[in-house]
Amino acid sequence: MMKQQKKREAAMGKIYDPKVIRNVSISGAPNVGKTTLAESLLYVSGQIPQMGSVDKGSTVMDYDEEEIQKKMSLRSSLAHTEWKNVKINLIDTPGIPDLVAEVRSSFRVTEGIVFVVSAVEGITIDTEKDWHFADDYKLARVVFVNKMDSEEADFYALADELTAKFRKPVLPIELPIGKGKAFRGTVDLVHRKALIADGKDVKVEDVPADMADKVKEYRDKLFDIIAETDDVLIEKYLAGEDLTDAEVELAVKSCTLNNKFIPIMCGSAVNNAGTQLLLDSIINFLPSPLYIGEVTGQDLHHPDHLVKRHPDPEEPFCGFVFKTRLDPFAGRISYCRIRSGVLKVGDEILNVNKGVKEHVTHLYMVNGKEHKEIQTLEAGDIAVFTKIDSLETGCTVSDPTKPLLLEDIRYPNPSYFVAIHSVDRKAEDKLVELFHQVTLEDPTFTYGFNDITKEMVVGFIGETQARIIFDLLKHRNKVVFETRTPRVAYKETISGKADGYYKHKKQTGGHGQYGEVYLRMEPLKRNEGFLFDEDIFGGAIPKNYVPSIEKGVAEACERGPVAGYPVVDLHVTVYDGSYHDVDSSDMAFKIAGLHATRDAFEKSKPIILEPIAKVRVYVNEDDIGGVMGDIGTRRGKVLGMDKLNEDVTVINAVAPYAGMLSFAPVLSSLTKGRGRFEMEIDHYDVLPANEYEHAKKQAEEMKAEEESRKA
Ligand SMILES: Nc1nc2c(ncn2[C@@H]2O[C@H](COP(=O)(O)OP(=O)(O)O)[C@@H](O)[C@H]2O)c(=O)[nH]1
Ligand SMILES: [Mg+2]
Repeated sequence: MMKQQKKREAAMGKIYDPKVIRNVSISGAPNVGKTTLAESLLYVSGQIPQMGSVDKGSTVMDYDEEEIQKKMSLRSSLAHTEWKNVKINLIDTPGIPDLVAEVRSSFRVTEGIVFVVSAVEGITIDTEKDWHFADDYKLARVVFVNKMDSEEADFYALADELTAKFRKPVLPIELPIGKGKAFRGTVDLVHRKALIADGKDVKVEDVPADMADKVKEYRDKLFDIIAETDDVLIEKYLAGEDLTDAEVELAVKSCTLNNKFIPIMCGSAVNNAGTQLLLDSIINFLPSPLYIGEVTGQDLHHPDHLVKRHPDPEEPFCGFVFKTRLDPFAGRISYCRIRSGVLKVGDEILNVNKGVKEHVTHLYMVNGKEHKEIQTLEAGDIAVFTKIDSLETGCTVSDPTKPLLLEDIRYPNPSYFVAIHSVDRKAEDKLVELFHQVTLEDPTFTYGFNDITKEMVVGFIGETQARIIFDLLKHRNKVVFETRTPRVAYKETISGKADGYYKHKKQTGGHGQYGEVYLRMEPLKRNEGFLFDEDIFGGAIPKNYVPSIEKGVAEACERGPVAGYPVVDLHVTVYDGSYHDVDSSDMAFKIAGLHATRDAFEKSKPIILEPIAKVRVYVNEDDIGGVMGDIGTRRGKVLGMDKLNEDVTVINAVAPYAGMLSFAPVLSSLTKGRGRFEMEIDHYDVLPANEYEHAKKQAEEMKAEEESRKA
């Protein structure tokens, strides 16, 4: 058996049983040292020969030109290593809260998290956000308190604060020895050993005598929690007997997996201090793919059946594409988590979402930008395909004979919108192409042309994401464009009934033109659209001209009488008219329909409608009052509130879209960065009279722009 395994390894690269795989996201606020910690984990475990640095732009994870320039992660990156015969896949996430897609996709494919907190900055708003995401995904985690080499570091205060903040025991399993310049290493509370940092290695020593009290105090705190998990342990513990290291290890593991408590570790990533023990903890305490076990998908052969797949190489192959990168050299790179079965180069796989079969011609394991070709990969692991252009983030891939569809990743809706104005047509086409590429890499970005406001509108989670993407487009792709606050897509309607009449009659040599139309116009209920009928008296107009009249009516509705916005929510009925045997034509009736409609508009008390957004604002208790007040000043109405969890309340409201366009920065300052919101246009409603001026002015601007474009 061993021999066979070895042979397999030699032929195809090493294959790992799911029980010896750990998929781990490194998460936390920006600038706490996540990327540096990933570098240290790779270096200490022997995956890379030298320790790179964020400040020098030489890390494995931050390899992008923009990342190197800005000295921060803008995307998630994948790398792998091996520690004590366990394969560890690491996904380093950007801490910037707007880049939520990167965090959600990483959490979707990893079982565990190393949650990095800086001993200098402590718990920040961004720390809280990622923590709550991790709670949503019910992921097991260990906290790593980084930057213990800083003078300001206060490990014990931070540990207490973590427990208080997250209302759950967050307890050290490791204590720092010294701090600031005097920080030398850590004490492993489980094994009661001091680990003194020594380059990439550690020297194991006895616990320093002056730390004996602290070690006792924190071991007691730890044992109070872990002993409870097991009857035998609690008996032993209460009787004052010593627990064995193996018992403690097992109990810490079981508590971590169940999120009963969260272990705190500490160190200094730049000095590789604390990294060895963190690697041990990743393999000892964080779950393997077997722990969560199955995934559920929709059986494509029987759509109302759900099928389960396990991280078992014997089951049919299925995988999930959680990330896409477009590389100028490698082309499209698709990151795939294998959920079940085995994938080999040469296999045919089905892109289930698109119904397209694809050949796997190359398969890679990656370390940041470096690709290492492999031949096969098994359930539980993560790999990369290149140049399979049908694959997008969120796609399921499977054995073509046993297709199933896994659930896509859910992202929040964009809430920050910007209008894009480009200098010329060519630039516009180029932009659309680039926007498409951006959505492939970041599915939270949206774009679309608004037919009413005649502008391209792009949507983001927040301003920071907008800045990052615009920078990228301007610097890397060298496209020139202007950004503005989007216009409001007003519409018009009528508020009274009216009749319309027009006779189109022209005699210019040869054939004449003739068509006469009487119509009735009445308002429909809000958001009912446009209805056209005919009720023509005794064949006054032949039926075959009716579609032309309708075209004329529809054309008239494109530009309303108040300010030129499209007219909706009206019912038009043609009821009389006359024709001429020779001179009547489709064109003549279309013109008559158009002018009869305009005639009716004038008499039907036309009004302007505005888009109303459905808004969900996520805030902390303390901020509810302030935010509700602000929504009121935007003419919004609060419909109700839901408590999402201990900390977060959702305010459900409707508000005019126009007012919400400037909400993002205000919400941020009202809530000190804690609040976020989502909105989508839900319906249209009557625009109050005092807002007409804005709507009319905007219409004039649009008209002027249209004319200058034509010129
Ligand atoms: N003093 C100190 N600085 C660190 C440590 N780890 C990272 N840094 C620095 O903190 C900054 C942010 O690091 P980075 O790894 O990019 O953080 P990330 O945004 O969380 O990925 C960089 O200037 C690092 O050199 C550490 O252990 N001690
Ligand atoms: Mg980073």
